[in-house]
Amino acid sequence: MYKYFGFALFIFSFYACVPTYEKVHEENLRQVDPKTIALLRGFHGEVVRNSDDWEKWRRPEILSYYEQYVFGVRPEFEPKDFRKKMVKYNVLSIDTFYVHGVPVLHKEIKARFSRRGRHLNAYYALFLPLDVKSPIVFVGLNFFGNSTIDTLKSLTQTKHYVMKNEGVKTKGHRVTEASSGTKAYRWPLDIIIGNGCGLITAHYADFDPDVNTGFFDGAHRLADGSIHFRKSNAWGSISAWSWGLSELQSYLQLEEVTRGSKTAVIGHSRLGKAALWAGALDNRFDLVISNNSGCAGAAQFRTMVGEDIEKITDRFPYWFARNFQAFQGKDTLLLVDQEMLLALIAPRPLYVASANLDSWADPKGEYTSLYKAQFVYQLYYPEVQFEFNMLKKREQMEVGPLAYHLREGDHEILAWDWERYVAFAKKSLSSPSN
Ligand code: GTR
Repeated sequence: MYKYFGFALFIFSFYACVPTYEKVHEENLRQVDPKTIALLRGFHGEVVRNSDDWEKWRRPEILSYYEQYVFGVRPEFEPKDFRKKMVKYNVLSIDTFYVHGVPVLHKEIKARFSRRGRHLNAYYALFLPLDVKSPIVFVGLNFFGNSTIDTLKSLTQTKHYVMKNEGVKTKGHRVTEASSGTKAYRWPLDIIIGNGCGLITAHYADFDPDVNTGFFDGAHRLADGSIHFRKSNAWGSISAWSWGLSELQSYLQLEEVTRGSKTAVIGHSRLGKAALWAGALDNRFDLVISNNSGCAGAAQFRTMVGEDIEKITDRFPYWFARNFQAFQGKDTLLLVDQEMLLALIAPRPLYVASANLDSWADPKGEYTSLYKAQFVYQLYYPEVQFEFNMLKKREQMEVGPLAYHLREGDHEILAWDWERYVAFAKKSLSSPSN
């Protein structure tokens, strides 16, 4: 009976409430002419003159717009002093091994979150170079679970739903023993550890399974319960994954070796969108890296090249706040575009990367957003100036805290990308005390 009620509520919240643009956009925002939107002009025409204006009113106005109309509001779980009770960490395994002669400490930690009788388990795989104090740590979620990122036997094999994938040797929607290490090429420890950096990663499904079965699992269940009324600005999966990234960051602050570490939040594709949103919401991330993040990531909405709002919300409505669906076919009515998402990260370093054959993610749109975001970075670093000049394949550009590259090839994250991320992280995050 209970079950059927939940099911009915789910159907109701998904289908009966698919919102229209007129209904969801606040009236005062509907009066804004979307053609006039600009990064440095408020929704009501006020001009941003300096970083104070940006921080006091323009940044909050953009952030709140993204919460209301795009990704949904990510809840504050508990006041800080409740935190200890909410999450308990348990070290499952510790190994030490060598990568190209560098000693590495590897731990896998089970984080158990408890709230009002509900629980969520997440498995964190941590790799640290043993000879570096407070190393820079890359923080990222993985697509197929920890057992796929390396062949170490101790890594946990996820029980969650995953995408079917021949290369990963999945059986139906589950990974198998044979999946071990099949995605290691996406997490090149030789490059990361070899450069004195660390890595912490977890399976994204630990925080929210990537399936459209309602918001009865993952972080949504933990925060909201299984039966709840979903507001049209309630958080979708990208917000839940961004919460997971923040949780990985919180864990690093408890570990003695990484307490003083600088961190780089990184994500590929849908997880690149989550990394950008995590970087916007959580300024504990010192560097943000978006790899082939595409629509609702670094790519422009307005140009509607490659994936657009209709295409993405048709297949993945649950990634976003329900309000976002009201912009299907109305990409140009949205009062934000993705240079604004990128600018929320300023003045921290930001790296956007594309691949030349990845037309679905619109490389030029990704570059354009970075190009336009520079105008906010200039409020902090007047010397940051670059002309619009789309890069050629295999080219990279760095201008102060901003970086971009166009890898040759398809939608992927490869060693070629990582070599550049690691070098940029070392350059942009190394302080004299490091
Ligand atoms: C695609 C989706 C993209 C991107 C990609 C991925 O199917 O349309 O927005 O996120 O998946 O995550 O690999």
